[in-house]
Amino acid sequence: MRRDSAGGHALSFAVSDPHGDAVRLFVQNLGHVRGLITGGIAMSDDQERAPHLHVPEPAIRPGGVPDFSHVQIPPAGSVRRPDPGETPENMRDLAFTIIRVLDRDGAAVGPWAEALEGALDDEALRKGLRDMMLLRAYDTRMLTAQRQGKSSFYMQHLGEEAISCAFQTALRKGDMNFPTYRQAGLLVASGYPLVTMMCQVFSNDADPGHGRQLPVFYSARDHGFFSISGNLATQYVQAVGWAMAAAIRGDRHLAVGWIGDGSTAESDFHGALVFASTYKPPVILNIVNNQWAISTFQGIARGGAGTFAARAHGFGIPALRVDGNDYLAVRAAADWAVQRARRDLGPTLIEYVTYRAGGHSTSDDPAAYRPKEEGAAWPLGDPILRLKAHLIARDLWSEDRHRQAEAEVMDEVITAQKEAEAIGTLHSGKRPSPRYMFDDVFAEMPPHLIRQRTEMGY
Ligand SMILES: Cc1ncc(C[n+]2csc(CCOP(=O)(O)OP(=O)(O)O)c2C)c(N)n1
Ligand SMILES: [Mg+2]
Repeated sequence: MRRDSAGGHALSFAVSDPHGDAVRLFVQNLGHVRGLITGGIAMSDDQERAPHLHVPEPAIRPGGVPDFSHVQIPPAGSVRRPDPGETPENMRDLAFTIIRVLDRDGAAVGPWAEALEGALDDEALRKGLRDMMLLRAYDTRMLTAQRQGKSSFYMQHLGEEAISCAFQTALRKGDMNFPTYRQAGLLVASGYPLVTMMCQVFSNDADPGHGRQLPVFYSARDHGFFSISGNLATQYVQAVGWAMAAAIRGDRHLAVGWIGDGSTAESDFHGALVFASTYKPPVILNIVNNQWAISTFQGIARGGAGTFAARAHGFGIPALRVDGNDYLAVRAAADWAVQRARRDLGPTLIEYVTYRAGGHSTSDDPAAYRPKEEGAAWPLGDPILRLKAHLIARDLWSEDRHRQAEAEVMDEVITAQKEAEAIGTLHSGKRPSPRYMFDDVFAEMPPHLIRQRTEMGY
């Protein structure tokens, strides 16, 4: 027993872990159980304090000057790349850094860049840039359409385009994403038709979900995109369960769970990690840390953990922490995790460090809780501009071609929008029949639902 520097009583002891590292545990300020642990050694109560709640607060609020000096950013290319077969114990450092490939001049540097050689040809790089531009143009038009009353709701990806667009390119047919509402880039990068996405947003007669889901809650089995659930973190338990089923069946497909920083506070996140840790199915667990969960800053859900990636350590799952605004870093990390899954080495957890530059949704006004200039101050830059700079540096692109591509993607989006709007929007044109609300719940519709549907006249 010793007296700690803060004046409280602390009990310290060491336990050897299986790899020989000493893990030192401090049990501080034992309070009322102190007597039990010390076997009745008398201690003074002069250090007792009434407990208080520690409520983390963002450093800067509206009106303040944005400050991201707490985000430690290592130089591009400086983080090591372990073999995908590495044990989690030997790569703990990778949860406390940021894997970056693109440097300030647009060069791709370091071991993660080298691992990408041969994986992405020039055409794939140009497609990556185009996918992100298409997603941004799509977001712009759908946001405006919501303001025009053509849909009830919209959620955009501004600043986060690289994560879903790049990740999708590491997968193959038959793999299954369990996405949240902020990964439509998975669909864009897999070539899903924009018109169909828009019909879903407009809840019109060609909406594959027949108007039963919120706008942006897409569902596309053939594109490896599991139906989005608004109940956050369910994606994690579903992805792990799906991957366990794949392992039981012996098929070669992997699952990808997606979650935001805020949603890691849900117990489903932790439950999923227990199952992933024990059964080691082929699953990749992605955390998109965009700093905000609506108006709640990331420090609340992270709590005392140094990073979200470090959450994996308690479960013996290898973790990577990646620059989410770096298309190449995202793809390189995805390849690493995919290799682990395909070699039957089990799960990987990846935290993408990014910034939600737009509002949470069309129902949100971020000016109420963070400085307006915060997005512009985000130190990891804009994912589109960074990949563009890389392509220009390699003579694969130019300012002129970029301007032209901007016009082309906007044209593509507007053409698709006209087609979708011609079918219908929220308050006009052809809408799904109300009879659909009875379908697709039971394999055989129970009599009471048949009765209710008949009473409604459908
Ligand atoms: C289980 C559950 N709790 C609360 C909500 C309400 N909700 C919707 S989005 C959101 C914030 C999620 O933030 P984060 O996980 O960081 O994802 P982001 O929106 O930043 O991508 C909340 C609390 C929900 N949909 N599901
Ligand atoms: Mg978030």
